[in-house]
Amino acid sequence: MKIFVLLPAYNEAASIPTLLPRIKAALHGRNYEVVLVDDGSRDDTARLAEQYGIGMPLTILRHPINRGLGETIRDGIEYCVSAGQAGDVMVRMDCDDSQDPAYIMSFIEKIRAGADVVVASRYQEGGGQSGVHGYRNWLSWGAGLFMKAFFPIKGMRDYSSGYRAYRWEILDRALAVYGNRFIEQKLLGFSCTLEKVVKLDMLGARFSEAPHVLHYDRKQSESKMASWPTTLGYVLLALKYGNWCGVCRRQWRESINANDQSKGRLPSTLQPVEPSVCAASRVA
Ligand SMILES: Nc1nc2c(ncn2[C@@H]2O[C@H](COP(=O)(O)OP(=O)(O)OP(=O)(O)O)[C@@H](O)[C@H]2O)c(=O)[nH]1
Ligand SMILES: [Mg+2]
Repeated sequence: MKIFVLLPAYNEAASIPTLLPRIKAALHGRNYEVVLVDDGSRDDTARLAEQYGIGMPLTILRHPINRGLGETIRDGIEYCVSAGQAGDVMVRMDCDDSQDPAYIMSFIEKIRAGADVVVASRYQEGGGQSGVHGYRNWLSWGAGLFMKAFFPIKGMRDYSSGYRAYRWEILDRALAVYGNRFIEQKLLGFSCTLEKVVKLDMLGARFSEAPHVLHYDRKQSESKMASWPTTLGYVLLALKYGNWCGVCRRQWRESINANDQSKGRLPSTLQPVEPSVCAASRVA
C-alpha cells in the first residue's frame, strides 16, 4: 500500500521548512509519496519544497498562475489516481502547519478497517483545537451547522476539516462517474472541500472520523480562506444537492447509483466528461 500525501500550496514558504521534515518523520519506513501542488505561489514555496524535500519521495506539480484550491485539488487527485493503484490511500492536508502528519497512520488504520474516507475530526474524543478564536471559530461553527443540516452524512461530524484520507478506489470511481465534474466549485473559495464529500456520499462512500487536534496557533501563513465566495459555494451546493426534506439528494443518489451500476450511463444533467488535462507540470 502506498500513501500519497497531497499538499495544496499557495504562498506557504513559511511552513514548508517545518512541514516536510515532519511528514518525513511521521512516515519514515512507509511506502509514501508527497505530492505538492504549487498553485502559482509568488513566494519561495517551490524552491523551499525542492530544498527541504531532498531525501524524501516528493513530486512537485506547478500551476504557472494561481488557479485556486478547487483546480489544485482536482489536479492533485488526478495525479494520485493515475500514479496509484487499488489498495493505496491519498491523504490531503493543509500546508500551513496547523495539521500534524503524525495522525496519518491512525487514518490508515480506519481505512484498513473498511472506511473509504476518514476525516481528521476535532469532535471525536481526543480531538480538539488550539488557537482558534473569535470570528474564525464562529464561522466554523456556523458552517458546520449548515452543512450538517443540508448534508447529513453518516459517520461525519467535522465538515470543515480538509485533512482527510481517501481510499484510492473511491477516488478512482468518483473520477470515472463524475469526470471533470467531481470538483466543479472552482472559483468559490474553499467550498470544494464540502463538494468532494457530498459527491462521494452520493456514490455511497463509507465515512469515518479519527481524532485530531488542530493547531491553529502553529499556522505560519496568512489565512487564505475567502469567506464570502466559500459561503456562496456552500449555498449553491445546498441548492443543487442539499437535503430538502430528504427528496432532492435521495434522487441524485439513486440516479447516480442506478446509472453507475448500468455501465456508467448517467442522468443527462450529470454526463461524465474526460478527466481534465492536468495543467500542472511535473518537476521531480
Ligand atoms: N492551490 C491553492 N491552495 C490554496 C489556495 N489558497 C489556499 N490554499 C491552500 O489551501 C490550504 C488551506 O488554506 P488555509 O489558509 O490554511 O485555509 P483554512 O485552513 O481553510 O482556513 P484558515 O486555517 O483559517 O486559514 C493551504 O494548504 C493553502 O496553501 C489557492 O489559491 N490555491
Ligand atoms: Mg489551514
